[in-house]
Amino acid sequence: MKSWTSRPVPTLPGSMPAIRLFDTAAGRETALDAGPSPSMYVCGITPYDATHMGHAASYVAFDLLNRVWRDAGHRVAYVQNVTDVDDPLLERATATGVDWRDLAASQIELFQTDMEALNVLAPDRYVGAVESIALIVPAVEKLVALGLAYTVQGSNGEPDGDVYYDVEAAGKQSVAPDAWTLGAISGLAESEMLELFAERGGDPGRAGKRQALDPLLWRVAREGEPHWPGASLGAGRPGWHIECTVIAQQYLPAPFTVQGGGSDLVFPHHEMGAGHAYSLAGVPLARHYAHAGMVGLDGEKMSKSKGNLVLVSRLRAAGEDPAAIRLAILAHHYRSDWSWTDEGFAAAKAEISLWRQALGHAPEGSAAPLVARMRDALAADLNAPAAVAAVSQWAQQAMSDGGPASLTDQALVSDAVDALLGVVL
Ligand code: 5CA
Ligand code: ZN
Repeated sequence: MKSWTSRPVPTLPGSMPAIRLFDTAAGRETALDAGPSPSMYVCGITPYDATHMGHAASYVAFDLLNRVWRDAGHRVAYVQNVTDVDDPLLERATATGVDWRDLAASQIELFQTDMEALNVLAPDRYVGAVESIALIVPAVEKLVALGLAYTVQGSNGEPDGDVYYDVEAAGKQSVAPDAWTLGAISGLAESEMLELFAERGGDPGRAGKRQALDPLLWRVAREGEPHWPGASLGAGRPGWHIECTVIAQQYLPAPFTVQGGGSDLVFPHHEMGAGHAYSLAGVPLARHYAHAGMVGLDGEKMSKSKGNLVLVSRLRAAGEDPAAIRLAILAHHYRSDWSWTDEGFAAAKAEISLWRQALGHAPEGSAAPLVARMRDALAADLNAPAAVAAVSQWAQQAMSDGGPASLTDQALVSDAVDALLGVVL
């Protein structure tokens, strides 16, 4: 599938310190052992509604990682999926009387326009679930052949043949230190897993499963649902976790450096994806797992199903500056949970206008120390609020000096704010 277009990233003099990132699986901040070519897979949208501030914040978070790696001189391999067939998309299409393909296509288009406006760098590959089905089928067949997946008999009107991953068998397949067992990524207790599994698309009560937490790999065709040839599996469509696993394994090294997404993906999505990958390849899917906090509105998680959405496209249509939207996001550390507020957005707009004015008074010799402070902040677990505070202090100083701008410093500050924070002044 076509990706969006990235704005060019200015290159900066000087160098980025070693980058540290909070790793969910390790439960602590770790040095990123990325080698010369870091690689990243960020879970993409399910395109049944427009991009809200929560989605935007998660893509901006991993855009910061992309930018600090690039600033450190790396060529980053970046893949993102789009879950262009799944239950929520089909349900919304049915409820609104729109063809599911048209719904997906229109929301993907809108998402990409939002990402461009927010100056989020495009992935090298933007890959749909539907276009990956021919790769997913043999992966599921392999899991069956390995004895790590099984079919369930139909009951209560369900057909025979849905394929599930056997988490218990998979957890016993190897005793290697990096082998996956349930909980390796999330570190959750089974009771917590059960609760989240039901909340986030799992079917703990499905009759015939060996274990409540076994996730779906292949759903055989149902009347009125789209389906594709599944070879020995029979016609059907893929489960959610195997989709991301197969796409990541196809287009990135094994293991790749970082898998990213919002914190609602830790379990079951990234947990099960890590299991599938280990079962298929005998090596971990990713070296590190990183998660962005949840963005809410009025104290509730913003979600398409709750309908409490602040949409990037709606703000843009109202004439708001996308750079100010991005700055309002960057005011929060990517790992914290926070709520979008009008006051926060107003503060970001005031801030960006101060920065723009201050460029006209950039003091001579002020830019290089600012760039160093921004880099230090971002290298320490992508601390954007600290980087933003450094720019604000610089801007206040420039305004209070009030002298004519040093053109070199003006250009460097503008380039650094663009290259490192993705904010175009
Ligand atoms: N297609 C799957 C991932 S493979 C999916 O979760 N799609 S999504 O459209 O529901 O979410 C896309 C990304 O936005 C995910 O990383 C998700 O964790 C993140 N996200 C969703 N809601 C919020 C929110 N309220 N705050 C922060 N991030 C969110
Ligand atoms: Zn995913």
